[in-house]
Amino acid sequence: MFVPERVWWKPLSRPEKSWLIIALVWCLFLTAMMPLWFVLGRQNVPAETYTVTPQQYREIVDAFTAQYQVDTLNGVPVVEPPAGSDVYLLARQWQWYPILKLKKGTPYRLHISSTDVQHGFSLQPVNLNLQVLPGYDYVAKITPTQAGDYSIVCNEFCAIGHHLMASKLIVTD
Ligand SMILES: [Cu+2]
Repeated sequence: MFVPERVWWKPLSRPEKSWLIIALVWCLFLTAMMPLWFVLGRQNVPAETYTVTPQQYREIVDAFTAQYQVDTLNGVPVVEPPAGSDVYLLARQWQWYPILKLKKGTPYRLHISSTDVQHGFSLQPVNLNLQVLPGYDYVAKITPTQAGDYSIVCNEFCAIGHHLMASKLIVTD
């Protein structure tokens, strides 16, 4: 019977040892970077989350819209809330409601929730992406830095009208 020579206990050759050390150092570096970048990177939106029922959230948004509506665009109210206040956005099949008009350089608490299924808030071209879930009020602290019209699209497939779920956010000087 043929028995292959067992060599695994023999000392490692130099190149093999070098590559193992390189791989180990790289693994340690990547592992360390995960928590470090979570803290140091500026990619995370400062946010708080609360529970809210779809019914409650709809009522809050309706009251907010009635109070600060200044215009209507394609049948959707345009709302201009006071600078620095709590602002509300509602996602539902297949609409973002209302259209927010914010002031540049002012911090806002942006509340987002859904009243039906999961949606994805994607603000372009700044590429700010947030999950929108029914039952949760996600509050992102944002400060618009540039005036203009920003596009909002839904980036979480939410059935047949998903591709129609686009809106905008207006930032004024
Ligand atoms: Cu959607």
